[in-house]
Amino acid sequence: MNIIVTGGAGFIGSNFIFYMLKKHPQYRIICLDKLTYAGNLSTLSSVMDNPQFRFVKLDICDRNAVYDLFEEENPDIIVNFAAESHVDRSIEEPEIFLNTNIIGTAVLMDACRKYGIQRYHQVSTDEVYGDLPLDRPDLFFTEETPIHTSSPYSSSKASADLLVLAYYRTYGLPVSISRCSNNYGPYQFPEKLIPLIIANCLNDKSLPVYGEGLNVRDWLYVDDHCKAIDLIIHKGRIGEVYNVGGHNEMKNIDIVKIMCEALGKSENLITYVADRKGHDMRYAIDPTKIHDELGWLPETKFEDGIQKTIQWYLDNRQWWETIISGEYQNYYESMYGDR
Ligand code: NAD
Ligand code: TDX
Repeated sequence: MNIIVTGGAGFIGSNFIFYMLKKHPQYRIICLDKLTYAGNLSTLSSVMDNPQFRFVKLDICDRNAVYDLFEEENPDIIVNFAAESHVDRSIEEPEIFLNTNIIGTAVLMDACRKYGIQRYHQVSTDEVYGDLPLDRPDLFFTEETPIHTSSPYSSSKASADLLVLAYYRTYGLPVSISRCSNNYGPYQFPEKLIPLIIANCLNDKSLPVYGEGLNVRDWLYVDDHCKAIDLIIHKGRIGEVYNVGGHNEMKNIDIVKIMCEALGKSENLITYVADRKGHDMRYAIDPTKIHDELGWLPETKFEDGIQKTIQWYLDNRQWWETIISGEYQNYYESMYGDR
């Protein structure tokens, strides 16, 4: 089996590559990644010498280069993680989100049509459903919940999902989509809440909490997401959407306090800052379909997953310190400087 994994130098894509090389050592994995600010080749250093692995630096919007790679590698399955993934950046500069997340998805699927594949899998997000009110804990996102996006990021992901389903209906392309809740774990870029808080705690910097910190996210350890995608590409039904989430809803402020305690830092570091524009209140996935059809259940409890994650950031300081000492400084200053 030849699998092209796009965006594999990023957070979830790299964890997926490690998961797949271990679980299916006979598979060949080709990672295609543009290496944007969020892609990091050093993340893949442990697999670079694996004969079953190949890295190719490539933009999914570059049609000719994508076609050439398909011709050369003749892939059976495509798993598309490549995306601009940070909501705050999408609010500042939407255009790149439209290019990569929408046009890039179309280019990949055109390549699939041209060269023929067994499965195109789109890695999507629970953010396509918009948000739920805080005072209705009985409500959850199911696969039937209407698309109702808030940010340029989530709108671009929802547009891609619509295109994927259109390619299924119009061209019969064998597609599937997973819509997952917030992931956490090793190799997450430190612009996202959990690694940002860990890094700031370790550097005794203030911990920026948007608004009142009451927004709720449904956190899933990254390996559980990888396992879900592995199940879907092998056993999931073509043309279907699968929600992925572990019923682990937490308020942002509680996450930040847990991190302070785990790292032995004072909660006095917490600073309430201006809210994100259009900030979604609550995400909560109903994972009944993937459980009933594919037997998926999350395996990592939050207490264990967050401990493993914190330990990873403690053991791999060089990985994130290199990131936050470079161009990221300018980003941090523009995003948080006078917030
Ligand atoms: P990330 O930002 O860490 O990684 C994205 C990767 O895509 C990077 O390696 C980057 O270099 C690459 N990339 C960006 N533009 C590209 C292009 N034009 N061509 C080729 N490569 C390109 O993102 P992540 O958090 O790992 O998210 C991966 C996917 O999962 C995204 O599609 C995201 O929407 C989705 N998702 C993420 C979460 C989450 O909590 N992080 C939850 C649900 C879904
Ligand atoms: O400094 C911060 N302070 C803060 O309060 C940051 C970076 C975030 N937040 C809040 C905003 C959100 O309510 O924490 C919550 C989580 O924020 P992010 O880590 O930016 O994630 P989110 O916006 O929820 O989106 C994530 O999950 C869904 C991923 O980045 C998306 O790619 C994925 O689709």
